Order: sequence, then structure tokens, then C-alpha cells
Amino acid sequence: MSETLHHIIAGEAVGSDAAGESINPSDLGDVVARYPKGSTADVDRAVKAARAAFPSWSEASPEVRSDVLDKAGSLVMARAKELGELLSREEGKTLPEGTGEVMRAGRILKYFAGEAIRRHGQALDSTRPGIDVTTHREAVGVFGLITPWNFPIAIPAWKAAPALAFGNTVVLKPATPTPAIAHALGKIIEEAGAPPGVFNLVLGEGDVGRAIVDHGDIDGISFTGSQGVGASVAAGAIKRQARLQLEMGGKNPLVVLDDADIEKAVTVAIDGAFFGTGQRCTASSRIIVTEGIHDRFVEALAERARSLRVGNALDPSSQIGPAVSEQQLEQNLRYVGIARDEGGQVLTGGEPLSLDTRGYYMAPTIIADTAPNMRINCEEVFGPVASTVRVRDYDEALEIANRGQFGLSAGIVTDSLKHARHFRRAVRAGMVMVNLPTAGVDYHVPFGGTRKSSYGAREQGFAAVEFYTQTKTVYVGG
Ligand code: UN1
Repeated sequence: MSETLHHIIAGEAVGSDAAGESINPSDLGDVVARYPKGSTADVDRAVKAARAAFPSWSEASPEVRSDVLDKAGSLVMARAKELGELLSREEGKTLPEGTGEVMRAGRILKYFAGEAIRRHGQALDSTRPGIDVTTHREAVGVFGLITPWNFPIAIPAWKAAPALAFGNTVVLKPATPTPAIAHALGKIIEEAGAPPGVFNLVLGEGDVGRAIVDHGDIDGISFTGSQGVGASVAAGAIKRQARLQLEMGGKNPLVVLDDADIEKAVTVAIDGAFFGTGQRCTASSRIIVTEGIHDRFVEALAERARSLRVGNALDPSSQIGPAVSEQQLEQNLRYVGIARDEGGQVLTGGEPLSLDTRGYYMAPTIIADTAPNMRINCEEVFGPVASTVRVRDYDEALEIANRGQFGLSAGIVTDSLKHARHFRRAVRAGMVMVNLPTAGVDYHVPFGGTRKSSYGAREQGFAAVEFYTQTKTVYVGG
């Protein structure tokens, strides 16, 4: 059964060309949805609708916005099974991952229902006697949200929910491979009572994103995606001085020290590297192992990787789903080839898999004996591919972990408090995980990285208020 989608503009279903197809990556014969390919004119209409809705939405009682988000969160959670299936069918993550992500989106909406009514201003003593100083958080205006396919409901939720909570209106452009689940979120936000124009959705391809970046009446842009596209979004946004937030790639190191419990280290590495088919910007893709544990750990890791069941995302026994698209699968395989040519040893995986249904399947891949500066250790693959690097000791592990252009998440597996504490302080990353996978984060705390992984204010939790509000400082004398 294939659904026909529309843009959501000013509360109306717009666009009926159904020129695009969203295909199930686990079963290429299954068309999940047909959608219209938006144009610059559709973006312009959506921005006009968002602008028109802004005054009354931003001036409404915070309770009104809180109620909409709370209800949207409840609706999302009540439909978690059905939406989780849709997500897994469209994106290819396993059913528990798909349903889990839907629940997470629901929680995010509910968290920001609370944030809407929490007091975010401050009252301070002036340095001059008899004067009061206060700061106020005001809505900014219209936000353009450009979101990726790998968390196709959680990321739209974690950008849209704070934007709406603080009184802004939005135009969302979801990633081309995953329009149906983003559309479902949009319909739920409408059903929860968001007035027409508060949440707009324009489906389509890269030119829709470009039109958002270039639109003179969009006040801020939040983007999650690749570093290359992020850089061009930044150039366009800065040219017209739009507010800007980018979440991009990672090449996240996981350090395993000699004193680590092998079982625990393998479990952490497998989760970080392969769950979600490795399609997480927070995935552990460089596993840096000290020499005392190296051989035993790498052998156990490869054995566990071989035992993972790759299959149709909708089959409950699958542990790893397919890559999202042909292009992504090709990229994964290309990087395996590059790593081989550079001298890496492919211990397991590295090949596409033919299963019962035709899909973009690939075996989880471990490439051992890699050197830190090989391309496989510098560039983001975004698939179920992890490399291992042998090091002498903690100091060398840290030095290698800190190399490269990215700095999103970094993990360490150790029982040494001394090394865990030092790593926490010395590693150059926005998020540090001790005895935990580099991926998998909470929704109520800041998310983001350093260097080329992120740009602008942090996302999520209490940090989101920075990006989605502007501060007014008020001085009152007698
Ligand atoms: C997670 O690790 O739970 O695109 C979230 C991504 C990140 C989200 C990761 N922005 O993969």
C-alpha cells in the first residue's frame, strides 16, 4: 500500500504531481509513498504562511503552545507501533529501533511542552543603583528546518518542537528518502491544534533545501546532514545573515584500554558501530585499541559482528537493516575498497548481501590493522563499517582519537577511573561516553560537537532555547 503525500502549507494539502517515490530499502518493489517534488514557489508560499501565522502564535499564551506540543507528543506515542513500522519500512532501521525512535520523538515533543512555560529570562542587579535589569527570551520568527533521513522523525521533532515552543513558526524540508514519516509528524502537529501556517512541510529534493537557505524571509536555519552540504548551507545563510545551526558528520573514536572487560567492550563497540546500520553521525567508526587487549578484542569483535542477523527491517528477527539507498550502499562499499587498497584487513563483511527480498543489504564490516591517517579513519562512511587501530597505550590512543576534522562524540571503555577522567577532559569532542556506545543520546541535555561536526548553538534539551529565541535586555530606572 502506497500513500500519496502532499506538502502542508497554511494548513492545506498542496501539490498533487506525485512525481517522487519513497522506496522501502528492505524491499525495492515496495513503494512506501508518492510525493510531490516541491519548487521555489512552494517554499515561498510556505514561508508566507509561516510569516502570517507568526504574530498570533508568538503572542499566544505559552500554555497554548505547550498544550499543542503535549498533545502532539501523546498522539505520536499512542501511534508508536504504526509509525514505528512506517519509519522502519521507509528508512530501513529495525522495528525496535523504529518504534524506539517514534517514542523518542513523542518524549521530545512533551519535553518542549514543558519548556514552553518554563521561565527563560533572568532578573539581575544592575551595577548602577536603583536600576533593574532583566533579560527576556523572544521568538525570532520563521525557521527553516532541513533534516536528514537517518532519524526521520526524531530530528524533525527536536528541531520543530523547540522552535514552536518558543513562539516561532517553521518550514520543514525532510530528507528526500523519508517523506512519509515526516509527513505523519506534520499531520499530528496539525491534529494537535497547531493553527494553519505554524508548521509547514515542503517535500522534495535538494533544490527545496536550497530555496529555504536562500529565502530572504526565513530568519534562521537549522540543518542536520553531511559536512559538505552543511558548508554550502552555511555560505548561503551567512550571506544574508540568517541565524544558523549545523549538525554534521563525525568520525567518532571508541578507545578500548587493556583493563576493559572484553564482553562489555565488544557490546559497546557493536552497538556504536552497527546499530542503525551504522547510519548515525554519532556512530563509532574508529575503534582504537591498546596492544595488551588488541588481538583478543578484535577477534571477539569480528566474531560478534559475524553473528549479527542482517535482514528486512520489518522482520522481527533482524538486528541490522539495509543501507537507506543504492547511493549509500555504493559509498559504503567504495570505502571498504579504499581501506583495502590502503592496507586494511577486512576481517568480516565488506560485501553486499542477497537476501529473500531485494534490498540494499550489506554485512557488518570490520577492517583491522588500519593506520590513523588512512582515508577510512578520516572520512565519514555512514554505514556498517568500522576500522580498528592498534596503539601502545592510553596516551597514544588519546592522541589518535583527537586527530581529524570532526569532534562529535568520543567513547572510552575502561575500568580505570584515572583514564576515564582524563579522557573526559582531554578528548576533543562535544559528547563523551564512558563505558557506553558513542551513539544513543538523551533528549533533555545538549547535543552537538566541536570542529567540523557542528556549528552554532547546541541542539536539544535546555540548550535549545539559545538558538530558537533572541535575547532582549531591559533596563528600568526610577
Ligand atoms: C543518537 O546518537 O542517538 O544524525 C542521535 C545523527 C545525529 C543524531 C544521533 N544528529 O545521527
